Amino acid sequence: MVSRTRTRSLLLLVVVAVSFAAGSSSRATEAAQSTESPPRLQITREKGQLVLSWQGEAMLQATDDLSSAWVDVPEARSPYTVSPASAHRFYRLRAPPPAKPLPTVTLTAPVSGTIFAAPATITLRATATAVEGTITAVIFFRDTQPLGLVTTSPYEFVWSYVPIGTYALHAEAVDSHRVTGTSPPVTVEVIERTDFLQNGSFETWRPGTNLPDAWLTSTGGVSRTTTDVRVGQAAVVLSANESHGAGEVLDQHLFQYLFDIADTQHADWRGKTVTFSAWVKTTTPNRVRVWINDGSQNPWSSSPAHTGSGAWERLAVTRTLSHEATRLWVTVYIQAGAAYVVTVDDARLVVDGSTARPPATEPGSPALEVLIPASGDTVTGAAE
Ligand SMILES: [Ca+2]
Repeated sequence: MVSRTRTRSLLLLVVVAVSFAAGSSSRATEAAQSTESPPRLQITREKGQLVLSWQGEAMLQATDDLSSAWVDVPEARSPYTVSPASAHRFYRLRAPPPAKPLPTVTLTAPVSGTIFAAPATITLRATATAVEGTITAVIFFRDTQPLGLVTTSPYEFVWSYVPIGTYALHAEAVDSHRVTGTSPPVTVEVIERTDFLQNGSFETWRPGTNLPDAWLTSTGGVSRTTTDVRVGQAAVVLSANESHGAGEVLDQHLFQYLFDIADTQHADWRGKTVTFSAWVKTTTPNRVRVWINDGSQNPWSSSPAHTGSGAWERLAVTRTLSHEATRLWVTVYIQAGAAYVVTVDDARLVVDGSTARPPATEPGSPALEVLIPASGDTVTGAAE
């Protein structure tokens, strides 16, 4: 009699394989439904017991009769053995809700490969878009370590006092469904500040001389002005006439020799793109340019010349440092000719998007190697 009762109970078992989505009508949901078949419940009989099995992620639900609510069977895993006492119940599978689409997030600043001077102030910016819902937070990370959390757009975080090192940065955006998207990483480098252009605004001057700190000149004719400045309180005036050159006007360089790239500490500057620029004011046309020299076989790159308009013009030259580069130095160059007066201010060296700023403290004397190009040297990029 016992076995007949059990058999009848088994026959009452109704298995309903149902898959229903979680009510979303987004395109992503429809796509998921169309490409993934719903989980199917299979029934087998093993050693007198009913075993339910299924493939994939699904929640087993049960109810005592079809007019009652379906209830999750906690911890049910496939294969699931139905005890005889439960064999008169109804079972079905509930497909897991389709995964919510991830919000998209991109780190727009800093640009990957940027070099900063230590201690650096690095501004991280991100754009983030929720596919469903809204963005509730953007979190900025250095490697796996969170740096800051921003809840409103624009998503920006200033990371201050960053020491020397190489850093992988990324951002994560969290949306109102608590789904997190991750940006591609950005790598930046923070190096010793003294590697950059110093006293670019000509604010500090070497005691007892007419030279701005950290700058050198190939000739005399350098003076300080506080009345005709572009930035800050002072600018530099370069001037020459025949008396400076004992009867002729000489070429003049106002330059900084930054460092040797040939040493291992700076070898990774090879291949970096650097831009040297300065604001220049003169009435002498086609004689004043800014140059970069990297010491390679064709070392010089030049900006276009100042037009001689008498107004401030920003002269800029960009050079990708050769893989044979041995040094980095930058110069404001005045080509030999008639007498001239040239005012220069706000010189900058930008490396792959980061701006080198002058140090707050008075720099020591830079290591120097004075190499003035001969008139026959090749200069690329000159426009006249
Ligand atoms: Ca200045």
